[in-house]
Amino acid sequence: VGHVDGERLRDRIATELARARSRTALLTEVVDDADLMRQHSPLMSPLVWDLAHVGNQEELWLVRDVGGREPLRCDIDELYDAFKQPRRDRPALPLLAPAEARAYLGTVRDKVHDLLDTVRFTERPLVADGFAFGMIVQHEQQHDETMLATHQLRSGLAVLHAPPPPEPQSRTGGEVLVPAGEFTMGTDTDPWALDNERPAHRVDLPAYAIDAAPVTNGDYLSFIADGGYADPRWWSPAGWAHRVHAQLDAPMHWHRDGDGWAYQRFGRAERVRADEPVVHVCFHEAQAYATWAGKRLPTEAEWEKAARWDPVSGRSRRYPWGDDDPTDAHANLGQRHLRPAPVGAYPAGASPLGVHQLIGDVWEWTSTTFHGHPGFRAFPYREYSEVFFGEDYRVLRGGSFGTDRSACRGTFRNWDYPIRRQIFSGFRCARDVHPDESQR
Ligand code: AVJ
Ligand code: FE
Repeated sequence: VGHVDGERLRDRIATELARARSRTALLTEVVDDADLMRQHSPLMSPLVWDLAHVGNQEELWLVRDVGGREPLRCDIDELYDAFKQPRRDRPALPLLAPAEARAYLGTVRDKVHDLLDTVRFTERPLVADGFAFGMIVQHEQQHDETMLATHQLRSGLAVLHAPPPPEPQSRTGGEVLVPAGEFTMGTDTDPWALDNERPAHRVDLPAYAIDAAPVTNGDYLSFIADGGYADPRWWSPAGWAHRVHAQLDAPMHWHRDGDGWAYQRFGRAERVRADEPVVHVCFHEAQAYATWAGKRLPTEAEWEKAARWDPVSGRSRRYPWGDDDPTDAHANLGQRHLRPAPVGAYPAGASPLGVHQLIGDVWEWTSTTFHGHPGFRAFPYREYSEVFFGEDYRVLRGGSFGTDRSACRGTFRNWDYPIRRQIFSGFRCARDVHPDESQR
C-alpha cells in the first residue's frame, strides 16, 4: 500500500469506525440504565453486555494485537468472552455499569485513533488492507444488529423511530430461471471479507428456479389459512417436533387482531402488511412453507449464484447489481427503516436475471448447514466461524434492514440454529427445473 492509498484507507477506517459507534450510541442511549442492565429475553444479553463486549474486542484485536500496546483492562476479558459466559447467565455477572462501559469504549477508541495515525498497512495478514480494523467495524455492526433484535424483544413504549421504507416501484413476483453451469462462489479479493467467505472456488449447479422476491406476509398468510401449522405433512420430523413443543402458530411477534393478524414492532402494534417480506420465522417454518408451496429452500450455492453471477461476463460480482457498494437506492440496510420494505421497492438492486431484494430487508434461510468452503483456513481466530461448523446450524444470506452495509456482501455468511427466529429472518423458495423447462 503506497502513501496516498494508506491515507485513503486510514480515512475510510476512521469513517467506518465512527459510523458504527454512532449506531451503538443510539441503540444504548434511548433507554435508561436499568433497561440497559435488564435481560429482555434469555436468548439475548443485557444491552450493557454487548456494549462493553464491543469495546473489549476492539481492545483485544486493535490495541493489544495490532498495536502491541499494554492491556487497558485485562481484568474484564473473561466477563466479555462470549464462549465463557452463556447469554442466559450474563445479567448476573459483575458487569461494568453503563457509565463505566461508555468510558471504557471511549478510552479504547482513543487508543485506536493513536494507532491508526502510525500503523503501517504492511503485508502482515492482520493489517494488510486494514483487515483487522474492518473486522472490528463489522463486529461492532453485527452487535448493533443483535442489539436491534434485543430492542424488538423489549417490552415498553417505543423508543426507536425511523421513516418507512420506499413503496413498490415495480411489479415483482414469480420465479426466475437460472441456467445450469459453473459459477465462482466465495472470494479471494474482497479485502474485508471474513474467513468463512474464502476462498473463491468453482461450483457447478444444475438449472433451477428461484423466487424473484422473498416470501411475503400475504403468501405466508395463505399457508396459515390453509392449516399449514396443523399439518405434519409439510414439516420435517424435527420441525414438527419443534412446532408442537414451542406451540408455533404464526411468526414471532404476531398476534390475532379481529379476524386478521397484527405484529408488534419496536413497541408499536400494526396490521400485517401483505406485500412485505415475512420476518421472524425459523428455518423449520420456512421449510414447511416451501414444502406446502410445492417448492423447497434454495441451497446456499443457489442463493449465491442468483445474487452474484453475471450471465453476460460469467463473472461473480460483489452484489446483485454489480461491484459498487450499496446505496440507499439498492437495498434496505443499515437500520434506516425499522422494517422490511415491500416487494418491488428496490428495482435498482435487482440482479441481471431479475431477482429482487436479495440484499437487505430480511436474512434468507438456505437449506445448507454451516461448513467451511473447500480450502477454508481459520483467520484470525477459530472462534469466529470454525467452531460452529457442522450440522447444527443453517446458513442465512443477504442481510436484513438491521444489517449495516459494512457487514453485508454477496459472499457474506450468517448462521443460526434452525429454531431461532428472534433474528430478522425470512426466506425465498426455489425448485428444481425439468430439463425441458430450462430449454424454453
Ligand atoms: C455471525 C451473527 C452469528 O452474533 O453470534 C459477533 C457474529 N461473532 N461476535 C453472532 C459475532 C462474534 C455472530 N453471527
Ligand atoms: Fe461478539
